[in-house]
Amino acid sequence: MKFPDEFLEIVEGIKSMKIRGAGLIGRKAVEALKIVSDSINTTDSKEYIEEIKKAAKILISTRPTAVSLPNAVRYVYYRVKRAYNSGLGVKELKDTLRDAVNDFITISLNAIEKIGEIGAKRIEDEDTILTHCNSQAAISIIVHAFKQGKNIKVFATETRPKMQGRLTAKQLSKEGIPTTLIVDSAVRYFMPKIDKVVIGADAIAANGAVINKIGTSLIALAAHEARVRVMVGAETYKFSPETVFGELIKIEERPYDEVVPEEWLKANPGVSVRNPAFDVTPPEYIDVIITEMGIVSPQSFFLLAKDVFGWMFGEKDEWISLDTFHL
Ligand code: RUB
Repeated sequence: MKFPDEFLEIVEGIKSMKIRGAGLIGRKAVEALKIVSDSINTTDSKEYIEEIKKAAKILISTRPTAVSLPNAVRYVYYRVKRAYNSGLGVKELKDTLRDAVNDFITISLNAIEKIGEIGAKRIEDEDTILTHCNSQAAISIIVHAFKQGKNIKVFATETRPKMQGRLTAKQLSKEGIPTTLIVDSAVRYFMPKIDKVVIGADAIAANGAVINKIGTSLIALAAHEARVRVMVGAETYKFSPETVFGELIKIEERPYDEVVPEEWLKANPGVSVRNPAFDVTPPEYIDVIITEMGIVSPQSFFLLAKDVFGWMFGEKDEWISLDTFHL
């Protein structure tokens, strides 16, 4: 089957980062599954499920690091697969998929709101906050604190090479929050002025390590040195179940031309460019993770996620059940 253009546009949008940010790519991916589902023209359940599986694989392969993407897709796929296993027809499978997609989007948006409410309690009046990249969870915490009447200021790193920090600065200043944009390498220079670092996450490993935008680990190191607390806003679906089995989270390397123009590289043929998009911050450099279910230490995130995911307690043919994503 040829996939609909609208589906391919989302796939391309995620690859090219027109659609970006871990939570958003999860939500867009499940929307894309709904588009495919609606376009499948068959009465054969097996054929239907195979097409959904193909679309799921394509979506999962778009970007490798943010685990919210495969987790969102698996959440939907497993619900449909379970319905298929119980012998339902294509119409019912389509209804099941639509419900699962809507449920995931609701869970995700509610989680970001709840993280904001919970995290804001840890922000004090007159705090100066440093944030990195553009995270909806981190922004939710900052905006909630500001709306509670706390007089806060924010330093936002520009986040080279893709400059997501400009999006953050724009969003925060629109809310009326005094925001200063700084180059990434100025973080240690400004750290003595910072009370709290507030960031998001693309994935959280079983040992509590946080995978986020490249540069996060340097910021956490500078914060540790200056005794500044580091808070991570992360929905429980940022947990990477594979890390329980010792697998490493793949760090995406993006094209060199995001760093230097092609002509520059041609003029300097001896130079090579590396462009990793994310890095790993060990749990020792993180104080708390704010989830939609409450605040946990990075080391305890696994216990929370284990319950939410119900991993290993899933049905026999599923090594993990993502069906237990309850808030
Ligand atoms: C975005 C990034 C964000 C996390 C969390 O990277 O690293 O901090 O995805 O975001 P990119 P959110 O721009 O490469 O996608 O809290 O919105 O899920």
